[in-house]
Amino acid sequence: MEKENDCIHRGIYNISMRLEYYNNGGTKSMGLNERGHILKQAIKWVLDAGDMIRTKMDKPIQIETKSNPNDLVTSVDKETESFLIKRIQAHYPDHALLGEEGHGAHITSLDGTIWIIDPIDGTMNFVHQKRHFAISIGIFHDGIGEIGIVYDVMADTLYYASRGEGAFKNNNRLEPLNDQVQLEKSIIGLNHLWLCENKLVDEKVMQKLVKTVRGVRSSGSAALDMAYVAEGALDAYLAMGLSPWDIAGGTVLVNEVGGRTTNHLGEPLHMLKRNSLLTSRNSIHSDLIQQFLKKGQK
Ligand code: 2AM
Ligand code: CA
Repeated sequence: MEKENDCIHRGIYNISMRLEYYNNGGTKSMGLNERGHILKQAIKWVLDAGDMIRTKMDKPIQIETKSNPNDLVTSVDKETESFLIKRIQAHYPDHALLGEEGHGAHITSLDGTIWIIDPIDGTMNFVHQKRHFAISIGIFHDGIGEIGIVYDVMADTLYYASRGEGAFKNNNRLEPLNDQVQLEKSIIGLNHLWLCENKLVDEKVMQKLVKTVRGVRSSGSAALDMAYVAEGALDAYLAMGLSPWDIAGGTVLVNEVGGRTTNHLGEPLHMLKRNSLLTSRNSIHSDLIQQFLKKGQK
């Protein structure tokens, strides 16, 4: 049954009206009218997929491991990816698809329109905590992030953004990120691996970073942490070895509020490869790189 969330639908209506208004001038790589239509459609499918996940929460779930014993995948991850892929393929047969659970593994180019999908970002949270996981979708056209959607399924909180049109949390437009916050007053998201011996950065330098900032959080969902950076609840998020589906939706969200998203050395991300990630408000992005990540670089 179609989900009726008045707040969310009002927000989508508003953004699609703005997109229609600007359509006449549309010379961008993906037409604004087309983008508005895709956004509305994608949000509906994500909300429907969220309904489906919630109905499965208390039923038996098959759990397997992938690259290592802590890299989990469940029957619900796979079913949710299939749910989304079927609908996208039926409506947009010329769009490419790249999904965590196996779709699009052959893709080598970002030409044209590509949907980059994580059906459940934060699978360990899904399995162990039954909350704090997200459906994440980034839609790119010729390598440019056009649409980002991150949906916190159990909290029923929808973040979405359309390039040049702003980012929204349910029906509320997210404010541009304040550029005055300094590291000493920042809360940053990172996981414990940065503080253990690792391949990227000297852990002693990272320990100094942890002592420098006001607080550190580790949530277990890269997509949600990126959404929190976009809404200003985290000042930065730092991660190692993320795949395109972990970051595609969040990248568009953070861009839309004026934040910066790169790898941990400030280099551009590649949406078909694994990347380290630093996403933050502008005021601390280069300090994090110069004072810590490059200083401790291995
Ligand atoms: P996932 O739940 O979709 O696998 C956990 O800190 C974050 O890192 C999650 O967003 C998780 O996404 C992501 N991640 C990427 N690669 C991972 C891996 N090999 N094992 C566990 N989490 C991984
Ligand atoms: Ca996943």
